[in-house]
Amino acid sequence: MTTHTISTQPYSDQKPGTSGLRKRVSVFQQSHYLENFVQSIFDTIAAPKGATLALGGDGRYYNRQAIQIILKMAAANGFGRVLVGQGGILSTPAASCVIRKYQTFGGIILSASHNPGGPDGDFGIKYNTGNGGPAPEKITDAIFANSKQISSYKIKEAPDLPLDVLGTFELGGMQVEVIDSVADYAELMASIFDFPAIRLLLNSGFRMKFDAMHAVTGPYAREILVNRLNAPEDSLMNAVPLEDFGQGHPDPNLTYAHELVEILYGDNAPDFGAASDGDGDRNMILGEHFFVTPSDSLAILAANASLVPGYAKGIAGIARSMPTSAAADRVAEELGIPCYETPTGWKFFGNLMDAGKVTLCGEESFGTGSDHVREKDGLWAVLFWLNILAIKRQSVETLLKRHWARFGRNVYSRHDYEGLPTEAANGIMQHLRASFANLPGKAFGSYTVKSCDDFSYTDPIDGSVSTAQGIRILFADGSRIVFRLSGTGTEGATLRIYLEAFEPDIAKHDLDAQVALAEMIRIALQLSELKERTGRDQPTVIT
Ligand code: VG1
Ligand code: CO
Repeated sequence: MTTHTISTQPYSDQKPGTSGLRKRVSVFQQSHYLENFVQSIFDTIAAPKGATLALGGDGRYYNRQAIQIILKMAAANGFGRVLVGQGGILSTPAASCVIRKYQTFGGIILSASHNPGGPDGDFGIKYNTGNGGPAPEKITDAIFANSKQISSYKIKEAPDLPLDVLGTFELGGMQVEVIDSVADYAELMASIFDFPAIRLLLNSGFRMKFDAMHAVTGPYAREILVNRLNAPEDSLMNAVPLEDFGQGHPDPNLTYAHELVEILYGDNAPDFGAASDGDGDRNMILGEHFFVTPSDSLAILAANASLVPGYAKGIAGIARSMPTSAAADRVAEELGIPCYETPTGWKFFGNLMDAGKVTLCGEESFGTGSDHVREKDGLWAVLFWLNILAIKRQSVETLLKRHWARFGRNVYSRHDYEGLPTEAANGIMQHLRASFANLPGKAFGSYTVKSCDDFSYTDPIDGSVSTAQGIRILFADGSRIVFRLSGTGTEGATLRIYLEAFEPDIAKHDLDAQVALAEMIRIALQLSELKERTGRDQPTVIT
């Protein structure tokens, strides 16, 4: 088969964000756009001839076409073997599992995660290294640099491969193995959790609902929850992946997973509810008429890890992203283990896990995971919760209330302002930075500013420094407001405002977070001049 070297012009906008390159499908469909970025990845990683690559995606619109292109380019660039998920499907955690289990050189994951899909939606692509984790900034920066200079890419001329059948095919001297998308991942889950105990729970009157949001986790949830754990079929909803996610927004939060939320807050609600996102790495946990914040979820997993066979020997440490609440820090302190604070994005956890410094990681954005892979993992979190509930036999609400009674409650909320004009959003951040000098010591109602900064992080393993990772306003009583611009959106700018206050008083633990944080919310609007600068004072999404 002939290898073609196709000349191309660089695009200037192929800068990977928090998690890979995300753009509208129509942007990716521009001539040579995908090819340029893929060639830039290959040029950056310089894999040895004959290396193995893992490849799969969340099944969104354009997944299949992109996979065929990438296979032909991999062959032309000297790869010896590609492991591709059946039908082009691999959830993000399953891809991480495959990379690690088969020790591939790396992997390409096609996903825009929680962003909507379909012809008018988003598409995305990211590269994961041989440890199974998202490429660190050093690599993504180099990919971006290459994408700005690219003048040609290599591709084999070959017919498309039938990816729906398991088996091995040849493509211009390269082997393409179409593997079961679910099997390796399901096996890994069975090796971590107490499946017999969960099976017993699910067959003793306990009722659950898992919402796959028409996205990639449907087949994974069916195999694990229904086939292996005997959950009744109606424990699953929206479990058939669709290219446009049923026109929905596959983001498991109280706004976008409202179908599930209505069930869990309705009459005769199940005991447990959970949802996952487009590519299967996020999770939302609900109890009967009860919502667990992701920050609290991480703390609960850490405090109860000894109930799970895979973590019975203890956990080495915990890491959380900076905007995530300090609930997990309190657990770490009691367990006598370190707790690391990293910038937003899973790529910052990789080094800590590789070095054996942390076992559990979490982000406030509905992400929890552990060193079983190097990505956050939605179904893993659901199984972790089921394992805890199977042993404790308490309701989700009781478990949380008792946890708060013991550790205190970090009252928490995030307010997102989506689709802001980019200039106005940048203006808010500049304005906040400019006020750093005047704020310390200033009182706002019952709060006094102690200090403020722009979070910067030095990786304790490789010394790399990441600056401007979010503005923190810290108050004297330990509460804080954080402002950050999203690095995953594809339209305008998204400003995230993270609010956190510590409440040791058990008598106040039942208070709604929006009520408890009302004064801080007002202060955040005042400090940022948000309304004056954007005309908005109501968030698009509250979590
Ligand atoms: C968001 C979240 C971040 C998460 C990232 C990728 O990033 O805040 O915590 O790691 O999405 O998650 P940002 O820059 O928009 O705040 V996923 O599920 O999109 O791979
Ligand atoms: Co995701």
